[in-house]
Amino acid sequence: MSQPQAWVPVDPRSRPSREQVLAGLRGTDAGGPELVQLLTPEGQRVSDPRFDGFVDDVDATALKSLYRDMVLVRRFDREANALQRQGQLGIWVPLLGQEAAQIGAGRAMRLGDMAFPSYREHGIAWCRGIDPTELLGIFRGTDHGSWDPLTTGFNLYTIVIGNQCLNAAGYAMGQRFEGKVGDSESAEATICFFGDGATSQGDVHEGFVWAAAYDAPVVFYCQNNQWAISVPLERQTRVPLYERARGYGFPGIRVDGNDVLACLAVSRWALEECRTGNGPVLVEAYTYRMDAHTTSDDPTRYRLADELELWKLKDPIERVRVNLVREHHVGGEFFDEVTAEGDELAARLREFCLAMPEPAPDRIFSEVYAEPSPLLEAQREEFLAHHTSFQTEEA
Ligand SMILES: Cc1ncc(C[n+]2csc(CCOP(=O)(O)OP(=O)(O)O)c2C)c(N)n1
Ligand SMILES: [Mg+2]
Repeated sequence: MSQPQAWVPVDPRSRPSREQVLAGLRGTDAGGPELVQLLTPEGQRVSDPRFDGFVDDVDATALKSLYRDMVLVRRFDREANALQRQGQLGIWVPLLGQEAAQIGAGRAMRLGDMAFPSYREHGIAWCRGIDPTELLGIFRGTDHGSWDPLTTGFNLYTIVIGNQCLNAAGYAMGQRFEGKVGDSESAEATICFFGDGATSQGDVHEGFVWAAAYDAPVVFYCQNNQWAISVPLERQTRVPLYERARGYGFPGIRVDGNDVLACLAVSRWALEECRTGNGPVLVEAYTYRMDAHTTSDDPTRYRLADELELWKLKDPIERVRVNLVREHHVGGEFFDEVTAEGDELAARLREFCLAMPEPAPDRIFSEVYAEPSPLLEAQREEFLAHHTSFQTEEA
């Protein structure tokens, strides 16, 4: 048996100094020396021998495609945010700043893999072929999600923090029981998305325990965006989140969540570990929530602008643009085309949103169960009678 390793204290640079605490500043560092990175914030391709091999197929064309994904996802995120501000959506949950963490993981998935999202995974939805218009009904309050989780490999959004970790662990246990793990081309894995705040939830702990005990093929993909609404990371943990995996008996790794190439490489590695029977794996994508928690939140009340300015320098899209220009000599025409495509997407989204039909009042009762339920039917009748009682003679 291997000797237990001595406990290594947290890198003091990741803790705020006394002066910072007094000034109300947080000690946000670059993620520590353990951060896996393949593209620096300045757009330079750097080598990591552990992960280079997982992205050796990413040539200029593939990198352009990842860039396009991120730009389009950001464009529709900004449009949806604007639609909420104009009263067309009840609420919006911005993904601004987390494009690389999501596109990297989403593009690492294979067709047969299954994703369990929280509520901010618009970039994963995009990679699974869900049209952005399909997300609008949820935030307009007219739908709970209209896509088929089985055919898309993308479950419905989960608002209850951490709950999807239980579903993901269970689903992955099923994949193992059904023999879908191995070295065949058709082997499958599950990937579960949650935030830094979610790691304090019991459901996440229970999901980790079950997945570990059954060697379930699940990648726990934590997007550490430094905040859980107004609660900073240091109120969730005293060790880097990826290190927690060791306590459950599976590997954990921290990746630069603003580096799409590193997120792609690490996610490919982690999913492959799971498909070949070495799961589960915890990935901590170290990133930053550039906008408010939701459109109902005002982050200026709890965080200082300088933190945001620091992270702007690590923008996930800009570093790919710089790399494409400097190392692949991509010209302005390509970038103009992507921008134009983004504008078209935004216009389509807006048009769809403004023309969205009001659902019938009993929509809330449909598709709750696969089979008819007498209790639900009775509730539906009662609700409709109640609803009709508000209608006037003239109406
Ligand atoms: C069980 C539960 N408790 C509380 C909430 C309220 N809530 C919504 S989002 C959120 C913070 C989650 O933060 P994090 O896990 O870091 O994800 P992020 O929103 O940053 O992506 C909380 C507490 C909830 N939805 N579910
Ligand atoms: Mg968070």
